[in-house]
Amino acid sequence: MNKLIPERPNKNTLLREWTGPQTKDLVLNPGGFGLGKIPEKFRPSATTHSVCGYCATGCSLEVHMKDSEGVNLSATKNYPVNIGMACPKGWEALRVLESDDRATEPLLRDSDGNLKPVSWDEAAKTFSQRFKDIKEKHGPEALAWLGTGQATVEDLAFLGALGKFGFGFRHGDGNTRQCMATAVVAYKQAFGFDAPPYTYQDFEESDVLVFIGANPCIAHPIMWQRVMRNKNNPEIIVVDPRKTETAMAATQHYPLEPKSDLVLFYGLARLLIENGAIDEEFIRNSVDGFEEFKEFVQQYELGYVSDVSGISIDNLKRFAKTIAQGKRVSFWWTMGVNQSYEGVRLAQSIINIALMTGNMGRPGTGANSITGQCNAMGSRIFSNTSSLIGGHDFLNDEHREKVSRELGIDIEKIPNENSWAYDQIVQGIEDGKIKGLWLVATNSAHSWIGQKQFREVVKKLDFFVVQDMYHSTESAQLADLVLPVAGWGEREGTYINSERRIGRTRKVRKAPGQALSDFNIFRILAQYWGCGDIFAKWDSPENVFKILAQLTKGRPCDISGITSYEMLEKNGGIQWPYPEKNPNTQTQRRLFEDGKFYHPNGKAKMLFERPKPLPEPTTSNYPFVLLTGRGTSSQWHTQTRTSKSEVLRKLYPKNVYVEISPNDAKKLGVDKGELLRIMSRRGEVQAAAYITPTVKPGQVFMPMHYEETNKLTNPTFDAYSRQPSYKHCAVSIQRIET
Ligand SMILES: Nc1nc2c(c(=O)[nH]1)N[C@H]1C(S)=C(S)[C@@H](COP(=O)(O)OP(=O)(O)OC[C@H]3O[C@@H](n4cnc5c(=O)[nH]c(N)nc54)[C@H](O)[C@@H]3O)O[C@H]1N2
Ligand SMILES: Nc1nc2c(c(=O)[nH]1)N[C@H]1C(S)=C(S)[C@@H](COP(=O)(O)OP(=O)(O)OC[C@H]3O[C@@H](n4cnc5c(=O)[nH]c(N)nc54)[C@H](O)[C@@H]3O)O[C@H]1N2
Ligand code: SF4
Ligand SMILES: [Mo]
Repeated sequence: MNKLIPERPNKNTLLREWTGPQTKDLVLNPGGFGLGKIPEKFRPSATTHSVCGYCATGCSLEVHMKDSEGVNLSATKNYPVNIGMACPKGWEALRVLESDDRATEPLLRDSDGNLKPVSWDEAAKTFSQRFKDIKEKHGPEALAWLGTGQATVEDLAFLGALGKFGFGFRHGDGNTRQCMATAVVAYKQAFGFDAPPYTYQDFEESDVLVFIGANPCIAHPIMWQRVMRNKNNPEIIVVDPRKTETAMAATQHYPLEPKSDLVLFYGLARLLIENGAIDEEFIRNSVDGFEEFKEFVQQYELGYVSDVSGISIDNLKRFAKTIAQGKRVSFWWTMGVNQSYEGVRLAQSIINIALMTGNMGRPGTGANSITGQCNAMGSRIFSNTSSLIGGHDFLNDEHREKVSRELGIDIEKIPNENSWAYDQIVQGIEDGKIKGLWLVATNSAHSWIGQKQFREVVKKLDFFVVQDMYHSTESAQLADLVLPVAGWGEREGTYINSERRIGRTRKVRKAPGQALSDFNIFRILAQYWGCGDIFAKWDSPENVFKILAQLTKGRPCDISGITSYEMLEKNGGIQWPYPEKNPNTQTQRRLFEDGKFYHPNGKAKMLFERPKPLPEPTTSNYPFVLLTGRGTSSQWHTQTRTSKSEVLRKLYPKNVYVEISPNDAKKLGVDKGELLRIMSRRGEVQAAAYITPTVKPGQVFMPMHYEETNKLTNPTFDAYSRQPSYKHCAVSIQRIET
């Protein structure tokens, strides 16, 4: 093991925040019991494994069982993803299940407007009656669901199949729209299929790693640990307006002007072409559109690129030279790229550079989008929202026929058009076109970019159902019906992680009260609706997995060779593809090793477009750029889960804060910790000043984990992916007079 990874947390290393005790300390938990001092209550009698249910790294956790109940956790040593490591959220995953605000029985809003407990029978009857009434009166266009990337593959597939084929909801989308839509569209257009090409081994094999709009030290700490194991003494380049934890650990940091990335990457492409740093053979055999791209980037001369991006000409040259000299260059991007009003073209500008320099399909290379949630990849393939279940296309009649045949579903029930995206669904409610909404495992009333609009429009709905682990979420509080759900650790299924690895997650706890797994809720609702017979074979998560595996046959994501959960467990998870015939059985696999892509001619396409003006530039009234994102590795999204752990709560500030540069703080006369008023054209909030040189003058940063942040953000979207542009809007800052 690399010496950078301490055996035990060490306060002198940057890694201390997320490196838990190693497996030899097995049952020592971060709550603080020493070996030999484990209270009887926590002393385990057996151990099992389960993939973590937070981020897309997909670490395996060892769950220590006592009397058939998981009592403690440690990180699995021999799993190819995390190799004995886990971050604080993983270590505390069991604790967040024990909380007073767990939803333990269905709740229905009564005539006085209060949520009152009802039986599952009444809940299921009400669910189908109310939604059926809407369908009869206003048609299927009036019904929509919003799903997630945090449920299992089997649950997402069930929700999507039930929603569209069973209940006949016209519209369905998920929180993956907020997160991965840009990467999905960028890959589909460039490669011919939504296919992140890498394997985590690439973190260790590159000699140059470029992170764009990604802060893995905080958001994907165990991926970062894999970078720390790289033995090539790599150059690590970070492109981020802020000096993030990742930027501090890098060898080169380019703090570009927010949203100037597209100009920067076109400029870099021009420099690389000028310097002859291209792989002509790879381009000839595997790429379409290079000549047009070469011509297009001619206009991005150095002086202009430097002016727009704020990066000096010398640094631009250094950046290009590092890529040119690298033998194995990998490009990694996350939300700083995806969450942009021109995210798709930006992701493709990164893909273009990887393609033209031949950094594709070889160890340590690739244009690699890092996924967010534990099963965002499962959602992309199986949720039946933006693509037809199993990696198919709603607009392709052959695909519809295949799905109809394989699943035994009447082809008339399979839509031949795409449904509305998240923002269009919200707008549809506002316009009175959507009357019924079903929210599953997402907390839009906090996380959505148009938070204010969302909170207002749900009041217009005839019926609003929220299916969640907790009754206290901002969204559940607004619902007409709350369905109580078993969370991670209380149900069975699989997730697909960022490197396309399918891993098993297990039930190690009983859900509290009458909470049921999403899977069982879907089975009940199907029966009450009267479409249970379509799903007769969908009687257990593993059986659904087998059906889905067969359904992928012949698609790039073919996993028909995976025949059981046991097989997944024996192999330390399995990456897609894994076809029935002649599968490649290696533990670490990357795509495009043969230089062949998924377009009919086998080539990748270069796509590009002139950058667009900022949707909301700063003005004298709103002179600051507000950046948003992840705050600490101990906070997860809207905090419904992580705020329930005492240990995690100690690791982050309780109240919302705004990061502001020392220069601006001085100019405004702001003291450390002082409460500030932050205003955008959408709203006004208060937040404590956190004065730090990690943000540049003129910029401020607020973490997304506090509900205040999305009162300010600006609902603008990428034209191709409809992903929200969370990372940029104009705000003003004022001291609050005392
Ligand atoms: N602890 C923790 N981990 C998480 C999550 C969590 O909530 N908590 N959520 C998970 C999910 S769903 C996701 S999607 C990922 C997100 O993971 P990341 O995308 O790595 O995290 P963010 O902080 O949202 O954004 C990354 C960076 O983008 C930068 N950025 C902002 N604007 C620009 C720009 O114009 N250009 C560039 N180049 N960069 C910019 C921000 O300064 C920020 O540092 O994290 C996952 N992991
Ligand atoms: N300003 C700003 N806003 C952002 C972002 C940003 O960077 N900046 N990032 C965006 C991104 S990338 C994302 S992914 C979203 C995340 O936004 P959300 O999806 O709204 O955030 P979560 O808090 O993860 O919400 C998940 C909900 O599901 C519940 N839940 C957990 N497990 C289960 C389960 O097994 N079944 C069911 N039924 N429920 C369950 C949880 O209690 C929680 O209420 O936020 C987006 N919002
Ligand atoms: S890095 Fe992600 S998958 Fe691994 S333990 Fe932390 S939250 Fe879980
Ligand atoms: Mo995300």
